[in-house]
Amino acid sequence: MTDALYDLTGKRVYVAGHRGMVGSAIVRRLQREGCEILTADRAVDLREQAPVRDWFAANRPDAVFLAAARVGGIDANDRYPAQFLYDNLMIEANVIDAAAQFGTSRLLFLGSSCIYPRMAPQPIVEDALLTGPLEPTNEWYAIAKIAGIKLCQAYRREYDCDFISAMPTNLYGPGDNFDLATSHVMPALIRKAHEAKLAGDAALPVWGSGKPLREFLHVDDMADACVFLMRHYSGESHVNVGYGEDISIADLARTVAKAVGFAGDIAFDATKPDGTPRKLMDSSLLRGMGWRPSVDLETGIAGAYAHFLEGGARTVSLSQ
Ligand code: GFB
Repeated sequence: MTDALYDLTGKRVYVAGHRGMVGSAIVRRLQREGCEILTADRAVDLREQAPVRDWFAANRPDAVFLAAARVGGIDANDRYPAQFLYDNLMIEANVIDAAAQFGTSRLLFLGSSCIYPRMAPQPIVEDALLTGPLEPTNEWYAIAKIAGIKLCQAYRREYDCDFISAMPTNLYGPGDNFDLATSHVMPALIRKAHEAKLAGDAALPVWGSGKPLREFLHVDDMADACVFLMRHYSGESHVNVGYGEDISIADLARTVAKAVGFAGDIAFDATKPDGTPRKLMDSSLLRGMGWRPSVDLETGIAGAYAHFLEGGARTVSLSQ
């Protein structure tokens, strides 16, 4: 697809959440678009309405990528339900409403594949939203992200705002959170395999049964898909952004162990939850527009491990 419906050249483009893994990848990707990239400093707490409105009134972005969110892995989602629900509801409500009030023409909201029912038919199509009960470990986050999709749809219907939503599968890559208490599985396994190798441990500890299936997309591919959608897509439906294949957590652990050079066994910890059994997304809507991912899993894991070794590991604590 060549003709863009929205050209970013020369536009003032705000990336909300530019310090996070996804936001920082979007900033890197936007450097090729010839736009002016805007970010807000920490003083603008996106959970507070007044500073968000003041920032939009002063900066008036043409386009917004809403990548700011309270995020974390299965354990953090379960442990901090109030932060995952309240912070995400406030961030998205404040940013979406301010964008509508201060003349933003295009906004892309980022959700998550956990918006879908726990037992959704696989691969999961966009229309599976709100057709069944959610996975209990992350229903707080999922409810907030569903509200974000609905805000974009409601502002489109009532105020004619061209706001869209993208639903990424599980993401990984540079800028990930390596705090073992709050991280997702990929950075956790990279760090644990590395530390097990250095300590000469007999086994790599892996949460749960190892049987759940997950689909992983490199964050640079996600950022590319976000820019693609901003340029080419307008519509009420959210759009799935996946890699197209999934892998069991046990096989992921073996792949990470190999990339890191850890030769020991894998020890499954049954006291930790498995979460959703499978959440492979159907990304044919996006594929039909002409977008494809470019980073395969082994290359992506090697890059993520190299980044970890270079000291690029961020840690995000959620304790109150
Ligand atoms: O990545 P993860 O935390 O999130 O866990 P979800 C994926 C799977 O990996 C689960 C297992 O079955 C975990 O039990 N796992 C194995 C581990 N070892 C580890 C480990 O050391 N750390 C972690 N974190 N997991 C999240 C949602 O679900 O996915 C969020 O909670 C969000 O809301 C995110 O949607 C993308 O894939 O289960």
